[in-house]
Amino acid sequence: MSNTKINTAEMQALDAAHHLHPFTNTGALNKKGARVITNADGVYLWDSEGNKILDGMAGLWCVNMGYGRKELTAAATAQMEELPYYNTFFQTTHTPAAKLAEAVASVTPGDLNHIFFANSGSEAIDTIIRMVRQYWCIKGKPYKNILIARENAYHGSTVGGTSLGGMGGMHKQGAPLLPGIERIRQPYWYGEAGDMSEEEFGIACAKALEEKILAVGPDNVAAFVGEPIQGAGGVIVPPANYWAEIQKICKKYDVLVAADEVICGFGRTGNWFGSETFGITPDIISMAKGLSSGYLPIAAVAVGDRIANALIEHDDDFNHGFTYSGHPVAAAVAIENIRLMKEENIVEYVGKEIGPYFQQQLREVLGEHPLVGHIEGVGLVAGIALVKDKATKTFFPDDIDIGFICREHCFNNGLIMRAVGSRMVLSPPLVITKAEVDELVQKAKLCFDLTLESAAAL
Ligand code: PXG
Repeated sequence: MSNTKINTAEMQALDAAHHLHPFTNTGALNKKGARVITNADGVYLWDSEGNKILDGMAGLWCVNMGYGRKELTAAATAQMEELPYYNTFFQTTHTPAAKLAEAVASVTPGDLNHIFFANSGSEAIDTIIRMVRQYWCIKGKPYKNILIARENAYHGSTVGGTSLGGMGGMHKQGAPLLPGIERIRQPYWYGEAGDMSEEEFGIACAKALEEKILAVGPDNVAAFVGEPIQGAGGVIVPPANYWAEIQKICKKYDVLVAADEVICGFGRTGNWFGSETFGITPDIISMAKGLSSGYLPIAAVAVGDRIANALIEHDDDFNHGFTYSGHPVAAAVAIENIRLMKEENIVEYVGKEIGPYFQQQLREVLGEHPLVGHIEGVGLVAGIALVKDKATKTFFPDDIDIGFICREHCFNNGLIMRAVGSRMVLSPPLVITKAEVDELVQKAKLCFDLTLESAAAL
């Protein structure tokens, strides 16, 4: 399938004239011209030049059930015709919001049975910030309002998400940041552990949380917030013992645990939520992306009994929400998406079949490549560290943007792989088949070879 009806130059000119792109040097892009994506099916995209591209990123970590799912389109159309919009403020609800809350609660772990809706991961994170602070106010401890997060974490791009996240490039812009946020080191074993074993490093990184809690004072710390696996930070998989240790420390000092599951949620790691993969039960979790497979913007915060009961029993409004909280059309798509995921046993497929196959193929085909320093990943998400010298673990100097070079080769050879600095990351649709995984890995190998050639020529 291809679509060459669109005039690429005309679309690029329109785009350059009026469109400011997110996380982009728009001036540089305008000179080059944006790639125009026209249509998609399954795990493939087509651009306006007719190129077929394997989408190794599921859009932006979100199109979990793949492109072209007629069931999702039908759910949206039917809901548009019946009730395109109504709000959930002012003591009102509607069927999609009520049913989606139930459907989400049916897949969340532990006692995370109450659901607050938002429209993006960033809004879900802002909701967590406001909700945990309100929780401690209700409990008579308004001073217990500091949030602890991590370096190189990504929690979105609103002021709240930017402040909570640990991205230096974002902090430099639009300052000042939100007060009341502290940060600890990330559990990046391959890059930052020195001689420590994974286990020792897992303990050391969790200990950093304990030290921070004690430095701030346990009575001032509202919550620890972390992605089960850091996604936009380059797919950093923590040591296996890390999260259990974090939860133990939070329990000891009565600090809430918030898991940002915007990427890990909805099957990515082979369980419904990444928290399950790491054996923890958070007090509150954010989700977005895979909730609707990206077909419409919708996000949610799942709230455990402890916080939910406090909010419910507190005889006052929680003064927070969005015009489109629980938007009926987005909710209808998310309900259908969850139904499809269950019907097709997609979480089990990722956990037991395609995830292990993907991880094994990556290691088998790419593991020995001279550029590949380390491969980490779980289920259908992976991060590959590109290095100058494998044996001595020497990274490329800053003036060689190896990730960018590799990403360009991928684009030009029909594969979308994202670069985070010198790490290449993959997060394909969960419906990917073994044959498509083979194709992905072979394309990646070719592109790594081309990247090696480009690097040698520099
Ligand atoms: N939390 C996490 C863990 C995320 O990955 C957000 C919050 C914010 O979600 P919204 O829907 O507000 O974008 C995210 C989003 C990238 C990239 O380049 C990753 C995200 C968004 C945009 C780009 O890897 N993750």
